[in-house]
Amino acid sequence: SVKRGITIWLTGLSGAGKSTIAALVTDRLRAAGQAVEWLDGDELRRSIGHGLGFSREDRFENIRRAVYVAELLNRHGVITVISLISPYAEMRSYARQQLHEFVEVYADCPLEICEARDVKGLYAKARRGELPSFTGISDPYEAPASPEITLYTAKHQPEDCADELLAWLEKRQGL
Ligand code: GGZ
Repeated sequence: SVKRGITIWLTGLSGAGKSTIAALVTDRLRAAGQAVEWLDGDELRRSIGHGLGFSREDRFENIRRAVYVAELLNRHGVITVISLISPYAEMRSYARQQLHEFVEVYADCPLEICEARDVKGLYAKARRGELPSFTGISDPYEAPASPEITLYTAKHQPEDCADELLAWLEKRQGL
């Protein structure tokens, strides 16, 4: 049988824990012998997304490029983990449409918690008006209506969220 890659798509606010969970899941799948790549927002924006901003249009372009790479990887049986805010439902349904095996993972964390953590000080900057179009503050985040799985990242540690996602993938996708 031909191995077909799947895309594990993490969406959520900045600071919700997407990257941390994506890194843990990538490591664990790799340790189990799976071919897996992780595409992270920050890294994509430094490489193939260089120059893209945070307008609706640029965010869509960012997502389109990530989907394109995921398609190539999936075609060759590589599991692709993607962590992007991907704030618009339309973006995520585009990704779902393009990718044959798509697992939408919602890193659900209240804005107040993300803002209180403010690891990079971006929320404070956005509140001061120094960051226009900041997701959750001055730009929308449309929470997924029916993700395959929701991880409650304010209540549970990243390791537990990663465990939960891996258990789901094992049960539902045979990974
Ligand atoms: C949202 C922003 C913004 C604005 C800079 N809005 O938590 P981070 O810092 O490390 O990750 C965020 C990242 C968002 O990029 P994505 O590629 O994931 O977004 S999207 O899917 O919407 O294309 C955040 C930082 O960039 N950042 N300015 N205005 N996040």
